[in-house]
Amino acid sequence: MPADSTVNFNLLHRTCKLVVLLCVLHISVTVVFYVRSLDIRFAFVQNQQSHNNTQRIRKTEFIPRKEPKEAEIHKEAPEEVQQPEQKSTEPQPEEKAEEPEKKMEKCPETSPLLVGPLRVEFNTPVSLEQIKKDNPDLRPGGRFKPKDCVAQQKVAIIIPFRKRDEHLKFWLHYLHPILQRQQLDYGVYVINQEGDEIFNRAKLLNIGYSEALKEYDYECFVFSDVDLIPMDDRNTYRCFSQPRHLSVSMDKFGFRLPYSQYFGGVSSMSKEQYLKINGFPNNYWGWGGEDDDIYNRLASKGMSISRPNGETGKCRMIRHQRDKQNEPNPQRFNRIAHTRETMYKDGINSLSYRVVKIEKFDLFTKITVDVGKP
Ligand code: UDH
Ligand code: NGS
Repeated sequence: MPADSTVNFNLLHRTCKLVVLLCVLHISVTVVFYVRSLDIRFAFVQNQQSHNNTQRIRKTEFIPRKEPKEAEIHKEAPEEVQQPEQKSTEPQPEEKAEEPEKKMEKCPETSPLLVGPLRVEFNTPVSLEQIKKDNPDLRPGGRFKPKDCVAQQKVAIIIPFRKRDEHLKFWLHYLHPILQRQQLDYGVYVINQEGDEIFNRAKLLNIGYSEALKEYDYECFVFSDVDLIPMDDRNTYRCFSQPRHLSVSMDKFGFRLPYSQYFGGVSSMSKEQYLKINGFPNNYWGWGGEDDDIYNRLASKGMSISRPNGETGKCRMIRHQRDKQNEPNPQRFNRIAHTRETMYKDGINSLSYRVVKIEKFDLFTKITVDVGKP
């Protein structure tokens, strides 16, 4: 081999070694910088997240590198609002359950489900089982609210009661479907007078008001006798700008008012209207006069009575004999002559009673109470 080709070979060999060395050096430097830059990015992402969720940071510490890279993508996204959205995709059952309610609109002023006049008769007995089957959307205690809209009003229906189970079945049979078509957020409260002492309708109504409010934020109260059934579902069981008398056209009075101040049977009042008159009297024992006292209270406060028209306000009463321990009250005429003087000391502000039992049935809540005696 010639001498200069040996020199050339040696030179080439050294140059190659140098190039390889330089390459190794370059790769090493690159790797070191790359790893360092990853650490910095990782730390930055951690720092960003620590403002929101410390627990998540602890988790990311054990998650492969992929995690910080994903987080970085969100950070770089132009709209920062995307981050909370991403968070909300984590399983949060309560939030998900609430979501549809937030989006629901108010039910219309007049329900589109109403059908108008109804056939009401009491010849065929009804069973609680059948009523239950007919009303599958009721919640325990006889509660209901519309599925697809937010009800205009939260209504407590208060029924004064003692030993009228057959009447109550008819009431539940007819009223539950009507109240649901009226798209109300409602509950049915049967206030049952314990014992065999003399009956006190108005005091039971006061108790119903007070007990229903302990359960839910009701804004409207419908006070209904157990034996009165509306014959038209356009007679909405809700409250109005003035106290409402709903049973204006009863079959037993020939479908007309017995007298223009009549306020018995079924009536409704907002919480505000009810409190303005200090609720109802507690000292009407036995039959009669308590509804006239309520009328006097409203009149003395300058309120007028709102009523449906005679056609819409038609209703049927279940015929029955006078109840025991509910004889006409001989003091009633004297009492209604003095409503204006007595109403401030006798009412919801002087109500006292003892709850004996609260029972949540499928179709109603029954509250048995000791109302005392005269
Ligand atoms: N109530 C009971 N049990 C009673 C008494 C009254 O549940 O023992 C309730 C029930 O909701 C009733 C309401 O209180 O609908 C009003 O009762 P009421 O006796 O004052 O009124 P009603 O018009 O009867 O139902 C009056 C006597 C009718 C005698 C008819 C004789 N033919
Ligand atoms: C009046 C009573 C009211 C009663 C109305 C209707 O006379 O309490 O009759 O009674 N007032 C007095 O007695 C002072 S009814 O025919 O439904 O039994 O609501």
